[in-house]
Amino acid sequence: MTILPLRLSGEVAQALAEGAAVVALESTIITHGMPYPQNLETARRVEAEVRAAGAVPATIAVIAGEIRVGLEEDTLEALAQARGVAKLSRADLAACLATGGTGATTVAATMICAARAGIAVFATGGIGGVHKGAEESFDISADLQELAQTPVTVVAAGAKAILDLPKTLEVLETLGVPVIAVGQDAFPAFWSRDSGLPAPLRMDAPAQIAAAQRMRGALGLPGGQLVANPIPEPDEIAAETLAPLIAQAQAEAEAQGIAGKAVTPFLLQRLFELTDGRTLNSNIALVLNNARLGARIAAALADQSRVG
Ligand code: PSU
Ligand code: MN
Repeated sequence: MTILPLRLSGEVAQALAEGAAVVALESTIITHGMPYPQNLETARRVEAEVRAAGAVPATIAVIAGEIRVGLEEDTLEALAQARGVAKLSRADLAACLATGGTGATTVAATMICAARAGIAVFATGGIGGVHKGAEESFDISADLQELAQTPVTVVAAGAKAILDLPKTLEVLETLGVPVIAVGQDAFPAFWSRDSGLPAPLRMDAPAQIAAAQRMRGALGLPGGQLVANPIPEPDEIAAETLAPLIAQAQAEAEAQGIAGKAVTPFLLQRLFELTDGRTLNSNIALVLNNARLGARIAAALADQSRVG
């Protein structure tokens, strides 16, 4: 039998053994989602935010053929500065492990690794989804299927406005993924609070969100849930401001033949340039906000699991 090369940091292993609250964090946002040094600074701040809210952070990546759950400071630093790191989704994970490779985990791959480690809550910025023009390109993120299959609650600020949000919500519904808005009825659009679309579900209490994940398990349903947490008001960018810039970035991506895994990082980088860094500041603020909520959900889940 092949044994999964999975290594938990001492802190994460201890927290899980004690049934304490743990929040998984992804690494693609570090290597492909933000420029250095803001990526490193944000990764550290997100971990601090999780700790301040009473949970243990578990940043996940593949290092030299081994899944690491909970990264040491020097590993985090090396990842943040490395160039050309592989972006690992469900399809790439096994090959990377088998060949001793190193790579950053997307939402889909982070969910898989978190579930194997026994972590049920994961906080990030935004999930991947159905891209604009998907009827031609067929570009639909593997993140959506993962939410249908792997029992991890993912806290995100909705899906990025670079995506086709109505189609993204339709696919999530088809796949049977609960999409739960927090504190409002609307589905948030990453950099802005309101996508103009209603979220299918709303829950304002972390304990309810935790209970809903447990109930899915009790029903024998395999997947997780998407918790859509709107960006804090002072940090949002109006959808009208972004719309023409997104269209421009999109057109450039098409003209340059950007495809596959490269699409999301390209669009994020172009928007960062076109807004003089404003999208990056918003991105950082919403990730921190999601880390806080993730910690509260993980704490509620730990409490409920203790009771039975
Ligand atoms: N959210 C961000 N920045 C990112 C991503 C999400 O704020 O870089 C990453 C996540 O890792 C997500 C991935 O899983 O983009 C989606 O990529 P794709 O569209 O190629 O599936
Ligand atoms: Mn894609």
